[in-house]
Amino acid sequence: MSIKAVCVLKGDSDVTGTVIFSQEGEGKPVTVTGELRGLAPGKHGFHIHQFGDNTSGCTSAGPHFNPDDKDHGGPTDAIRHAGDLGNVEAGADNVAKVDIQDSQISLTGPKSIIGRTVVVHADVDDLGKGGHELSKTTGNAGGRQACGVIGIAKS
Ligand SMILES: [Cu+2]
Ligand SMILES: [Zn+2]
Repeated sequence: MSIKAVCVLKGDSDVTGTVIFSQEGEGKPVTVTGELRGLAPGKHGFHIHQFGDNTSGCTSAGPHFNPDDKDHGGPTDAIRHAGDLGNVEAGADNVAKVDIQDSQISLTGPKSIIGRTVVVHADVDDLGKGGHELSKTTGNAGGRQACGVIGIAKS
């Protein structure tokens, strides 16, 4: 059975967006598609964060979703947070198209991201390899420009 989820992103910046998640069933990869607007041209860290809490803005979403207690990494690395979806890249029109397939997140079961938060950052995620003190926790991706809680969508 196919499952669908949706996230509408907003924040203190001009960045907005909508992201759709779909999965054919538990154990299958999750497809992430959508569009983010208002980003500075270039790469921006794009993650699932632990909590679906927006009480004090995107900060309340907490750290990266990390059910296996690993270090931060890139989407193709064996060592990564489940929530590490890497970077999205905005063009000169300030728009980033999202088109990701990922097997570490799920829309069902213990690795479900439903009720957690998508965050897009001000800076590039160094994928754990930047040598910065924050590389192994956040990829040193900078401020949280926009975020939204992932909810169940009409399928
Ligand atoms: Cu993040
Ligand atoms: Zn991470």
